[in-house]
Amino acid sequence: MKRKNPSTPTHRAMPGGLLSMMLAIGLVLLAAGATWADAASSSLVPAHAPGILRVRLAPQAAADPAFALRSYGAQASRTGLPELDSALIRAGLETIRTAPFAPRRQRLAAELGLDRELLLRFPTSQDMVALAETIAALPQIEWAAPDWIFSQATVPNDPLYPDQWGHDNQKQFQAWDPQSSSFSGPTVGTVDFDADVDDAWSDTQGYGSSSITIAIIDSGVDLQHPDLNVVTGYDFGEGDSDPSDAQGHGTACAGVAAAKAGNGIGPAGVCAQCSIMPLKVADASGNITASAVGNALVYAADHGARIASMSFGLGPIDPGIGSQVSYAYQAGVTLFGAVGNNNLSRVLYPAAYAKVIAIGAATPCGERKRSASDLSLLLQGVVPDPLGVSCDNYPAWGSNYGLKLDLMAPTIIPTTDIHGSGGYASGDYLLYFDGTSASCPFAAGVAGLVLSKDSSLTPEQVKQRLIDGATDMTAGDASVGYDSRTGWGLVNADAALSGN
Ligand SMILES: [Ca+2]
Ligand SMILES: [Ca+2]
Ligand SMILES: [Ca+2]
Repeated sequence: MKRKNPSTPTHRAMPGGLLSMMLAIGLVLLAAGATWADAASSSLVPAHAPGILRVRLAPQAAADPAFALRSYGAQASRTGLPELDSALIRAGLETIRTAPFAPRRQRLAAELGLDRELLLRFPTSQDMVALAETIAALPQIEWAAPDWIFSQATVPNDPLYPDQWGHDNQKQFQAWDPQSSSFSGPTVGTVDFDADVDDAWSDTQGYGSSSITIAIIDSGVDLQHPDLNVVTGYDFGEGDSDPSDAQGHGTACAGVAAAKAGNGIGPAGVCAQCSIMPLKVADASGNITASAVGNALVYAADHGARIASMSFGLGPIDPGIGSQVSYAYQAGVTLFGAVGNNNLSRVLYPAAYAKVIAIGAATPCGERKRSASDLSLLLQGVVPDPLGVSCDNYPAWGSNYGLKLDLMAPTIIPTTDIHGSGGYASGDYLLYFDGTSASCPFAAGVAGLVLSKDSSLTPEQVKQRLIDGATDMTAGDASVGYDSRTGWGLVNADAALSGN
């Protein structure tokens, strides 16, 4: 598969003296291991066939001459065992079936008890989990369970999915090539250093729930983008009800978190069925003010957003929106902020607030995204890195760090652009969205999956899930365990969902 590259690198600083940038990457394969929904580890009851109960008779019950269901492919309304039948009828039994074919290895089937298994049908309104417990307690029954439904490993048909190294790293990412000024260099990466989003989709929440809303506090969002599920928002930058995106940054953030999956277009966001609440905080000049962000946080909390993603920053000055952050946090909004792109030992605000989860950027090689060692970067507000540029080879920025850093997420990833000529690209998508701006909504999407599976979790519990599930990063300037360069490590959606 041939990768498309923009003819020139696309990386723009967020207005208002903040950082953010974009670019992105490319290519290849999808490999999704078959993953069964794990009933034991789920806090929810896995899906099961309505009204259907599987039972295995106790050996003595099956040996009773009164037992009338010894043939395969049979259907009946009674077992012939009077006490069992009356218990089943009280529970609402409608019909009984046996397996359709007689096993050819008859003795083996008998040893394993297959010849004692029955499929019972009850009214679909019945609670099969509770009924299984009741029926299993009967002396004639050895075992009873709902007819559980397996989930399929999910490989979406979205054409940019193979480029999404952060979902499933197959070493498909092509490094920056300075000669052609494009991401067309050699492929780099550590296979399976990724957030396991493909595996996570096989859990009970699938692509996520549309009732979990992620507020994108940014330049606005393309409200008509066919790859986004957008709910009502507001424009706090200009004080009106139209949070349309004139710039592209917010639309790109929205796609990372929640571009629709399986719809045959673009990429697949992390929480691909979550809803996006567009909260525009850029004014007509593109400036993002603290007052606008503070107002957006209160609105998010009051209008049902469970997550807010903030890919902008200021530092070292505290912008004075700690009270609004607390308001949203205490209302149950899990908050994410980007640490900044200066390759500097400083986590910017709002990520620097304790109640905001601070997200840095990870390369496909398991390192912190580092800048080049070129001193000319200082003129652009980026600190040259003594270790030199990370494996992506893109020189112009590095992920900030420090003890306020919490977690890392992928960067240089495909996402949505303002459709048509607007935004960063002439089309509807951007292959190389970068900066910690890209990482922040990625982590927000992981939180979206976690809350889709268990919406009762508090922001603190969501954060703990992400930390507990994170993959420790030790490459580059990182070290074993928590470290100030890569925090608790790379977010992992699959591990965060299993709660361990
Ligand atoms: Ca899509
Ligand atoms: Ca466009
Ligand atoms: Ca580490």
